[in-house]
Amino acid sequence: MLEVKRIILLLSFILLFLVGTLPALVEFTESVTGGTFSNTWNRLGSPDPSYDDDPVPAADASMPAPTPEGDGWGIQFYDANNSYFGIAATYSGNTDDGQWIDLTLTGYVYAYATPQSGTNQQVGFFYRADETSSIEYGRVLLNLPDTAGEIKVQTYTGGWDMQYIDLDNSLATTGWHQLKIVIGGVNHNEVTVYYDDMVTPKGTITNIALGPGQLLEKGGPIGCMILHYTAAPPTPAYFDAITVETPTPAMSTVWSLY
Ligand SMILES: [Ca+2]
Ligand SMILES: [Ca+2]
Ligand SMILES: [Ca+2]
Repeated sequence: MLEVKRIILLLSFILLFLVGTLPALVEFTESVTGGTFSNTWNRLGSPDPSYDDDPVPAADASMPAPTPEGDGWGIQFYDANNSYFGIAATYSGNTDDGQWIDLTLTGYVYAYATPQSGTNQQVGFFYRADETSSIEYGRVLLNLPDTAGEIKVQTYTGGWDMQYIDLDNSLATTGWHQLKIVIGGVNHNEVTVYYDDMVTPKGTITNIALGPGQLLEKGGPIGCMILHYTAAPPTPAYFDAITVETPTPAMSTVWSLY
């Protein structure tokens, strides 16, 4: 009997080890490798005429700096026709409710360190949205010239929930940066932002609009997003190496010694 207990204990440890090391499921990738999109990119809404721009492949030579991914291609996406606001969305082909409700979204963005009345635009990703609406989304944008809030964590559902992450002693630099946005928590409304692979000082932020009974409770597509405040046509923005990973299916990590 003692031997059986030992075997069960050993198996439990092995199971615990395996569960702890299972990789997250990669649900989505977009690298524009070879100059071709791997996914269909759509506009949010029905579509909303305000969102009238589409992403296009961009070769290293046409971008201000080569993509850090090293494959020679990125995404150019911005408000090219200067209609004030730019947005793009993408769908994985499976738009079931709850899809990607908890996720890790990673991607590069090319950010400008100029005031937002100049060539700057706020660049980043939205990590949850109602694809049938142009006004329901949660997003993270870089606004590096704002020394008191370089990263914006926002939800919009007809009204804003805006939270700002201040990066101490950071210098605004024009160039590629990596954003990693992790959504999780018991109510799936907790947002943790990593900037160039660093945990940002505010830690985990709760966005009420993502929680139970709220308009952004359900999952949805992810996408690139920009925002600019100048009347002049903005400088192109760039994105690359976008991935979405989701947690592995829930498995019990509780075990007992019988
Ligand atoms: Ca690429
Ligand atoms: Ca536009
Ligand atoms: Ca700061």
